[in-house]
Amino acid sequence: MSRIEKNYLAAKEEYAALGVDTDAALRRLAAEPVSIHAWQGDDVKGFEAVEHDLTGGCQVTGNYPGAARNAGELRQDLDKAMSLLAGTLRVNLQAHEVDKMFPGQDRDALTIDNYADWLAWAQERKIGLDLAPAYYSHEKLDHGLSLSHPDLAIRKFWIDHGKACRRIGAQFGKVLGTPCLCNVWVPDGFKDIPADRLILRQRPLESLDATFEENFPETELLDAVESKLFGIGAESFTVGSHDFYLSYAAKNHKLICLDSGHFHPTESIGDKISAICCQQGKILLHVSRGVRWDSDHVILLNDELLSIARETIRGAGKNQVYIALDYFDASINRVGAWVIGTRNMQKALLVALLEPFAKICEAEYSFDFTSRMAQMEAAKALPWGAVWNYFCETNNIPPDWEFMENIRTYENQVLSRR
Ligand code: RNT
Ligand code: ZN
Repeated sequence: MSRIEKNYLAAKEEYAALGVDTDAALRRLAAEPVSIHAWQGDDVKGFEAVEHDLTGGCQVTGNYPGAARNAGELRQDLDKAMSLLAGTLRVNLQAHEVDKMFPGQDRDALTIDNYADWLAWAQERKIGLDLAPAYYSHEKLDHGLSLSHPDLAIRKFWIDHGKACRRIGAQFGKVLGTPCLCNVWVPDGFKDIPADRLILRQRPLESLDATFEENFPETELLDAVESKLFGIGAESFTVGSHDFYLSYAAKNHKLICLDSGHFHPTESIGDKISAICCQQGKILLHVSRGVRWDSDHVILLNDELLSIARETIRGAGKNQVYIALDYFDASINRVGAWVIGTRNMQKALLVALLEPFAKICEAEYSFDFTSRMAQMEAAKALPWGAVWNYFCETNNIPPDWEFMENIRTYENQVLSRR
């Protein structure tokens, strides 16, 4: 018996005494989908024929060598990352991460043919694909506006882009047998205080309605809209604020996407999950880590992540919480960034799955808040690490202390030669 297995059996016994079934937790963890964001691998650059500067208020800092220069390299890097990860993984694309563009083609005319290799790749690996239209890094994001631009031709270009992405997403969903989450986030906003806020919110409403005109079965496509508080260069006003999109999602039966970097630092995303799910039944999360601002740092196993995972497992009840990651760090090895962040997400989910929830609730339901506090604190010292190591071992992936060696070899053999 390996040391890891021995430790697992001891942990299993300790958990069983608290009414927690570790085997069931491991099964549930393996089945919980996590959508990995492809854009960590190419610094949100995409692979269009023309190179665009990153705009829209997102920033990628750092110049660590080895960023993917085309979709083939991005897939190769994702394959490496996924070889060091277990569980049910999906891959989330930004629309400009195409295999290729055809001569004269722009984003308003994208079709499944621009993603044929992505689709074949996902099919071979039996994973789902998600897709996000890209309303930034393009000259048609004019004066910081896309779907809310006063010029109808500009709005139409972006509406057509959104429509194209939804059609492509539905095809991903149909072929892969799992619905594609298509998430609309637009950077529209102003550096300084707007005069006419109302018109700036009415226009995108119409644009969104036009984007969502075509109907697709929910087995193929799920639409989401992502809100934001502010961006760099759009500090004073964001068209798609939380209030704007929460109402839009509720009224139009879309998922609201909450990005953990898009709120005031003292706001808790964990708390929002049950508040939204008890009314809307489903929610999309962009799990990120802001450091002082929406900086999209690699997610760490910190209190915020634990609270998000806990609410995903508990607070949502029978509702559907879709987990997608959204961070990008170009100052460290990008494969490492994927592996560290995804493992952290899964570890947080495991901690939540192993929590003696029924026992703690018993204290709460009988208004014994002292016991509730004592038990919540005691749960922090439970041996979940032994269960995690066992998850890695039984899924034939290296434990946390060992995967960097593997990534270093890949860096030397592949990444550093780019
Ligand atoms: C931007 C949003 C959005 C992006 C991606 C790259 O603040 O979070 O989800 O991160 O489109
Ligand atoms: Zn996001």
